[in-house]
Amino acid sequence: MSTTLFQIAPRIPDLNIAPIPEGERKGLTKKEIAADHPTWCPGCGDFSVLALYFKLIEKRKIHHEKVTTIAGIGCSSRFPYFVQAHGAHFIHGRALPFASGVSLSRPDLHVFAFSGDGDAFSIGGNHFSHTARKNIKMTLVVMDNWVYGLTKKQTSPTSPIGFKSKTDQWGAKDRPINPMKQAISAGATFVARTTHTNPNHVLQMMEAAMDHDGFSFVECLSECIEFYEGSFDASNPRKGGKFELVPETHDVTDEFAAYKLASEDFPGKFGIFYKDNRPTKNAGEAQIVADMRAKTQGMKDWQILQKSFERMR
Ligand SMILES: Cc1ncc(C[n+]2csc(CCOP(=O)(O)OP(=O)(O)O)c2C)c(N)n1
Ligand code: SF4
Ligand SMILES: [Mg+2]
Repeated sequence: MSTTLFQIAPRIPDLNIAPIPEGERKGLTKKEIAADHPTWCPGCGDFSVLALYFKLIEKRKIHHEKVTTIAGIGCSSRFPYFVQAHGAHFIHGRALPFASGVSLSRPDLHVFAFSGDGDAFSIGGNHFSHTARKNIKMTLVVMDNWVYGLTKKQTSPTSPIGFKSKTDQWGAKDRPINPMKQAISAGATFVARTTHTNPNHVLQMMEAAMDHDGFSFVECLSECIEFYEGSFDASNPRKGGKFELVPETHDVTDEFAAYKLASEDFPGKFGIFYKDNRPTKNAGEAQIVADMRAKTQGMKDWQILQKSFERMR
């Protein structure tokens, strides 16, 4: 007589655990959201961005299965390893295409992407432009340190002219890109700027970005203590610099005013530069699906397939 798997499997004790209704689930604690201990250098600005992301998840009572954290490659892009939730540490510069797929197929999730300045604007520059113009719902936080940190000090697209690095031993010669102008002109519908030295402001910007229905972009200055120490002192009041908010009179729906704000010399202003309510690609695609479902109602899957093949003849 043969023994079936069913016979030899140990009986699982009946734990009698009733599922907790959604509304009654308590929010996560920082301990429950934190995964591996970050491997960043002590003093790296990225620590505060991570701590504020935890705070955001805690504050808004977002559960593990409702948030996803996606990144490319770089010191900053190690981010998903440190978050106890779904996420991916993907290919250098390719966080946004991955995040786009998640966003379009799972409208119930909060999709966050974290990038470095090289990841977002160098190798991933084309994806940045297209995700912005398509207005795919997600939040991208670029942890801008004006340098390639992981690969130990090469010039990045945001490094200022004159910055000496392994790729520019006599000082960078190329005009740096301006992330805010880049985002506004590409078509991002939420564009904000913050800095890791002002935790309340980082949290405020990430929360406003998360609540925006569309592609929301936050540039967060995040100092690389190892390869570009002191880069952002001029924006830090504790180092003799100044942190100035976007004036209350600024009209966030005025694209030209936002562009003008983005033209100010460093340290410039911090806050929401631009916000627009253009329809998302998510809404457009959902409409196509709904229309097709209505048209094919009552048909079997094979009949829909057959119709599609007939159309292709
Ligand atoms: C296709 C590919 N090209 C190059 C690299 C090498 N590389 C890894 S991270 C990186 C740049 C990291 O800079 P940034 O995105 O600014 O992140 P940071 O480390 O400063 O946070 C480069 C060039 C790679 N991993 N994959
Ligand atoms: S090399 Fe720079 S960016 Fe990377 S962990 Fe160290 S301080 Fe942070
Ligand atoms: Mg960088």
